[in-house]
Amino acid sequence: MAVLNILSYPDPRLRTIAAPVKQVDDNIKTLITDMIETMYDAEGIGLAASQVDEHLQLIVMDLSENKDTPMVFINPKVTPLVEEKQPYEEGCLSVPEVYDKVERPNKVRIEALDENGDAIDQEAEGLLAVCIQHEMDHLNGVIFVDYLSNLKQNRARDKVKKVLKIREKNLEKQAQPSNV
Ligand code: K1U
Ligand code: ZN
Repeated sequence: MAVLNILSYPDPRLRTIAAPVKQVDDNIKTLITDMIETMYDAEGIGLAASQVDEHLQLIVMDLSENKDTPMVFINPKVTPLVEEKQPYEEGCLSVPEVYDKVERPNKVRIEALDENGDAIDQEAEGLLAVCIQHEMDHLNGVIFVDYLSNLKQNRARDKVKKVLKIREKNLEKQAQPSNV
């Protein structure tokens, strides 16, 4: 198992369109395991393969309180079941510490394959509906800040730069030998 590197906005690789998974083989199963570990390590509720620079139609998610119920969606197709859109405060592991409201349909149908290659066909509402649409956007090279104003997108860029700098400094500190 491995924790993978998550690409950060505005990395152009996040704009790559993901290709369908041809076969749910051992390589895909390893990627699924690593993506789930990466999602838990980053304390996220979802992760698209695009975010770890693997441009395949693969999403992992865990909306459970105890973080013990991972879901896997391979080659997902998401269809809105309502016309009306509702706002929901979103975050993104590729845009750390930036949160804002995005409007999306609150009820969708999800068709996909699971980690065993078995068909999934379910209706989703609430956070599951929001999260699967956010992750589908990643597979299509779309990031949630694309829905925000230019001003907010520029602020998001600056914020991510700052957060990454602080994270780097903290890593350097951790690597230094202790003075004690
Ligand atoms: O795709 C990602 O980067 C994962 C993202 C999923 C997501 C969260 C909230 C709304 C839509 C999609 C995250 O996990 S962000 C971190 C997080 O756990 C979170 C952030 C805001 C609200 C709820 C959860
Ligand atoms: Zn995201």
